[in-house]
Amino acid sequence: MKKIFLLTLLVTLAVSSCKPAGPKIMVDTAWGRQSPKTATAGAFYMFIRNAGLEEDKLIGAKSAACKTVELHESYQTPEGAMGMRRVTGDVIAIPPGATVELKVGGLHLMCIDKLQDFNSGAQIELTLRFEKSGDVPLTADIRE
Ligand SMILES: [Cu+2]
Repeated sequence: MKKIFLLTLLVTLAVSSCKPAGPKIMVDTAWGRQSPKTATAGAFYMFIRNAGLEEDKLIGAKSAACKTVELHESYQTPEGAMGMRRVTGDVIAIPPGATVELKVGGLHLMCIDKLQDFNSGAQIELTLRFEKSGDVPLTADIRE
């Protein structure tokens, strides 16, 4: 009887000391380039790190400073010109242990129809939406 109790206790301790499964999302160094409201679109860049044990997916973003925010990627046409487009499925996968960089010439968040000037030194509030982690708020610094 005493042995069974001890075993139960050990199992309970083992389960509760396990690392929680699932993704763990952290966003770092979010920024955008300074531009006036009349330049209707602007991009945001950042590092998205997943320190968890499971993949998560960025599935959207929003900001009070933009009418809509789209997930974009840059690409090169066969003629050598640069273009950009929405990412396939409007999803950016963030694998466990990985850091995905949203950068100039690569993946980025596109602010469509700016609702304010992006002045150097300003901070723009953004909310990223992840499939598993839910909403992650962050602040992007506007630079020259
Ligand atoms: Cu874009």
